[in-house]
Amino acid sequence: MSDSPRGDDCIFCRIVAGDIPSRKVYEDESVYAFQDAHPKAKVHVLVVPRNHYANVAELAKAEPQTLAHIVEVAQSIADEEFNGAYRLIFNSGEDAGQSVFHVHAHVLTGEVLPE
Ligand code: IU
Repeated sequence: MSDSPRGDDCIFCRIVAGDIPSRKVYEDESVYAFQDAHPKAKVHVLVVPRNHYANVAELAKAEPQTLAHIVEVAQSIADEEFNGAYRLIFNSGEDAGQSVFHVHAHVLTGEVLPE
């Protein structure tokens, strides 16, 4: 795991722990998925690993199976909410737009997305 703030200092650790309310979409032993508070598409879900890693590269190194599982969960959400099409985004680094340093996949679906 990384040196980025975790536990009580990480908002997504607190959401995963249930200390901060969220609109849960799905959970299992390795991931937690919830509706983004500021949706950028008709369906905008964040899928996060339960364990804390700062970014997708750290997750890929430590838990490649969880990264693969996040893709499966994204597909399931898109199958359920739309026609199976979705956009999967990991912002990595502040200059790429990452604002929460607990890795999260943005799953955008539910409608035809602009290019
Ligand atoms: P980013 O890739 O780190 O910029 O994405 C952070 C996302 O987390 C962003 O879309 C926020 O709307 C979202 N979010 C949230 O859903 N709930 C929160 O309490 C916080 C951020 I802080």
